[in-house]
Amino acid sequence: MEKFVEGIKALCTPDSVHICDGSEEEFLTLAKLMEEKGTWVALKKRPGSWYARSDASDVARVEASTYICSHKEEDAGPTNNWKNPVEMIAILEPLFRGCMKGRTMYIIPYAMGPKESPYTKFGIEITDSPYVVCSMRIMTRIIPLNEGKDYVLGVHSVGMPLEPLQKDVAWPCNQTKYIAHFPESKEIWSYGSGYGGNALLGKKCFALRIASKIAKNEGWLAEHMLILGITNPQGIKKYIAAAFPSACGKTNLAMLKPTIPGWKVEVVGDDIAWMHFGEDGRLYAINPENGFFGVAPGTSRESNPNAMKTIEKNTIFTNVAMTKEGNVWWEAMCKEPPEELIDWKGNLWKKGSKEKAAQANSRFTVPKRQCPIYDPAGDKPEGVPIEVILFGGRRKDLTPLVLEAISWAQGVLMGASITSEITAAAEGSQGALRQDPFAMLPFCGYHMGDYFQHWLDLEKPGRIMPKIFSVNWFRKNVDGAYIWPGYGENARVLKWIFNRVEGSTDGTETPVGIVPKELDTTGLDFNKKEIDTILSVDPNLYKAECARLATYFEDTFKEKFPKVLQDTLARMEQELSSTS
Ligand code: O2Y
Ligand code: MN
Repeated sequence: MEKFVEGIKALCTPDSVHICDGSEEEFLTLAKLMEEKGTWVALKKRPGSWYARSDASDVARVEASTYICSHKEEDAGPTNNWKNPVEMIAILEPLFRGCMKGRTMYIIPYAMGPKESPYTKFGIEITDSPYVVCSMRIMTRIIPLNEGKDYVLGVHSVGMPLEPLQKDVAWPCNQTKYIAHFPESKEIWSYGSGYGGNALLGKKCFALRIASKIAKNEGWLAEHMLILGITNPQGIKKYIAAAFPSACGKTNLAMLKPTIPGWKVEVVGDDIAWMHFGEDGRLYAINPENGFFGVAPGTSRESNPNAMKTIEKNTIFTNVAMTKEGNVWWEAMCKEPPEELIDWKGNLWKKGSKEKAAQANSRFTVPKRQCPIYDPAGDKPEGVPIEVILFGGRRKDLTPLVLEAISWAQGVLMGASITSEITAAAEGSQGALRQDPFAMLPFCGYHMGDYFQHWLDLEKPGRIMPKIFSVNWFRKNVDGAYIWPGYGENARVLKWIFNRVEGSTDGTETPVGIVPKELDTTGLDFNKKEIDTILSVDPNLYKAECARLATYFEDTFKEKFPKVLQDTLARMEQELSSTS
C-alpha cells in the first residue's frame, strides 16, 4: 500500500498531500474551500447541506470509457470493454503524469461494510477532488490508515492540473475519461470525471466490479441489490434482497411505506449487497455502503416519504435546481414548482419553462442512518438473513406482477433474463428492450457467463437457499396507463411473497413459475379484469419471449451460457407449447 501511494505521488506530483481522517472538522474545512471556489453553496433551508453543480458534460457513469483490464480478454467477457493491463497502464501513465499539479492529493483510507464484520473489506482512494473526499465520508466509513488490510487500491484524478496562478474552475474535469479496473491486482484508476460512480471508487468500482470478481473466487456474492426487512402484523420479520435495473424505483422500494395495515418495512441498503452463506447454511447480507446516493427527480412525499425525511439535513445535492431561499427543487418533487429557480446549469429558470430545472441523473448523497426507517440490524457484523431474492424489470406487457421460481435454476434464469424497456426518449429507440442480467451488466467485473455459473454453483447440500421471485410494477393497459398503482401498494406483492415463504398462501404453477391465486387488493380501486391479466401468464407471448431470450443468450455468451440454464429455458418453452 505504501509503495502504491508513493508511486502515485511521484507520478501525479501534487502540490501537497493530506491523509484524510473523516472528521467533521475536515469535512467543514473542505466544504468552505469548495464554497470559496464556487463548487459548493451552503443550503440555508437544510442544515449541514450543500449544493453542487457539475460540469454539464460530467453528469453520469461513462460506460464506453469503463474497462476491465484482465490479462485474458475472455476473463472480461463480451459485456465489458477489455484492455490488457500493460496496455492500459501505458495509456494511463502519461495522463496521470503531473495531473495533480497545483492541487492537493487526498489519501482516503476507507472500509466497505460494518465495523468488526468478517465480510468488511478495505480500500484506499487517492484523489485530487475535495468533493470526492466529502462524498466518500458519507458513502463509506473512513478509517485510520493502519486499521485496514488487503486494501483495494484506487487513484482518481479530475484530470485538470493547474499552472501557477491559473484560476481553477468550479467543477474541474477532462473530456478524456477512463475508469479502469484491474481485478487481478485489485486496483482502480479513474481519470477525467468527478461525478458519482466514476469518482467515488468505493461504490460501483470496488463494491461491484472488483468485489464481484473477489466474490467469485471466494464463493460469495457482490450484487447490485437493495436489502430490506419486512415485518408482518404478527411481528415476524424477513429480509429481501432485490436487483432492479436503473430507473426502476430501487430506492423507493428499499424505503417503502406500506399501505396495508400492520406491515412494516426497514431499509438496510438501497444499491449494493454483499452476501455470504453462514455456517447455519443461510445466506447473510451486509450493505457495504454507509450512505445513499439516490436519484433526486421523481422523489417526493408521495413516491418516497422516507427519502424526503432522510434528506432534510446533512445532504450533498448535485445537479438539482436551487431556490432563491436556499432550498433545492427537482421535477415531480411537488405539484407546483416555484415561480423561479436557478437550474442545474446555473441559469435562471421560470415556471413553465420547457427545460428541466434539475438534471435527470441529479443526486442526493446522505448518511443512511438519517433514514427514519433505517434498520438497526443493518450494522450487525454478521449481516441479515436473506430469505427472498427479487428480480425486477420494466415491461409494459408479458411479465406478470409477480412470479415465483420453481427451482434455484429457474430463479437464476429469471435473474439472467432481466429486461427493461428504455424509457427516456433521449436515449433513442424508446420502448426498445435492454437486457440487463441481474441488473449487473455495467457492474460485473468478469465474464458474465462465468457469473451465471457462479450463481448456479451456490446451491449445495446443507444450504437453505432463498426463494427467488420476479416482479414487474410497470404493466400498462390499452390506454397506456399503468395498471398497478405501485409505490406503497407494492407492499401487497411483498405480502404475497412473504406468505409464500411462510407457506401460508397458495399459488398456481405455470411453466415459467408460480403466480398468485389471490392477492390482497382490499381497498384498492382497480379494474378486476386488468389485475387478473397482470397476475397470469400468457403461454403464447411467453413462448416467443423464451425464443427471444434463447437467441440473446446464445449470441451473447455462446458456449459460456450454462447448459443448466439452456435446458431450463428449453423445458419452459416445451411446456408452454403443450399448454397453449
Ligand atoms: O454512478 C453514478 O454516478 C450514477 S448511476 C448510479 C448511482 C447510484 C446508484 N446506482 C446507480 C446505477 O446506475 O445503478
Ligand atoms: Mn445502482
